[in-house]
Amino acid sequence: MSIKFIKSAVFPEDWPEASHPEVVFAGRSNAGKSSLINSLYGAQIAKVSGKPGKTRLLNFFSVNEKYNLVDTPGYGYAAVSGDEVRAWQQMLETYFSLRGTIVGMVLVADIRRKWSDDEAALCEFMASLGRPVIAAFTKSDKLKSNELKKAMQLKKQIVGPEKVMAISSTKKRGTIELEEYIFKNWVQKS
Ligand SMILES: Nc1nc2c(ncn2[C@@H]2O[C@H](COP(=O)(O)OP(=O)(O)O)[C@@H](O)[C@H]2O)c(=O)[nH]1
Ligand SMILES: [Mg+2]
Repeated sequence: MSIKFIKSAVFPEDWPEASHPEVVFAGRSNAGKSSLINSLYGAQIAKVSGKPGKTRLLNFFSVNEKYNLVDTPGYGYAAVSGDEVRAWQQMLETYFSLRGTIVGMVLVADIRRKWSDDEAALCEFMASLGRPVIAAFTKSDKLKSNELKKAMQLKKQIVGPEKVMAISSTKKRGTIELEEYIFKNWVQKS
């Protein structure tokens, strides 16, 4: 897997050229987004995206020069002010609505948490734009197998049976399947 950092940006005029299909990673902070991206694509990405100053930007990467990966800032920081939340929402809504090259979103969520109103709203917004979402439920290794089964049944009911995957970034469970899903369903079909 060859990953290259393209650039960080906020405003449309600064986004990279819309020349490749784009896969967006989103999720609240601490969901496990960086760990998942790391285990899928290697450490270079989290290194860039985790730098102070880059954590509130859209970070664009090229994967094998076949598609772009866009790491979006996590939401749900308790310390963030109302103004910052609005700026963040504005940036993402602009990007999601104007960027024609987006082929899908991986919405990262901790499997042990309730599906939040924020996550439901984000899914609805993407659906209204006709862009597919897959929910990647991380930290599945934290549950016993019967708990995991129950949790995934519930997530399927809430999010949709075809739209959920159980993942463990630390144990590398479900990660290869997720990358294959992205490539086959979104990148190759674009
Ligand atoms: N056990 C376990 N811990 C995880 C997993 N993914 C992330 N974590 C832990 O959860 C915390 C938050 O992860 P991070 O990737 O930084 O979340 P982010 O804020 O969404 O980027 C860290 O302490 C990680 O080590 C996982 O699959 N299994
Ligand atoms: Mg992170």
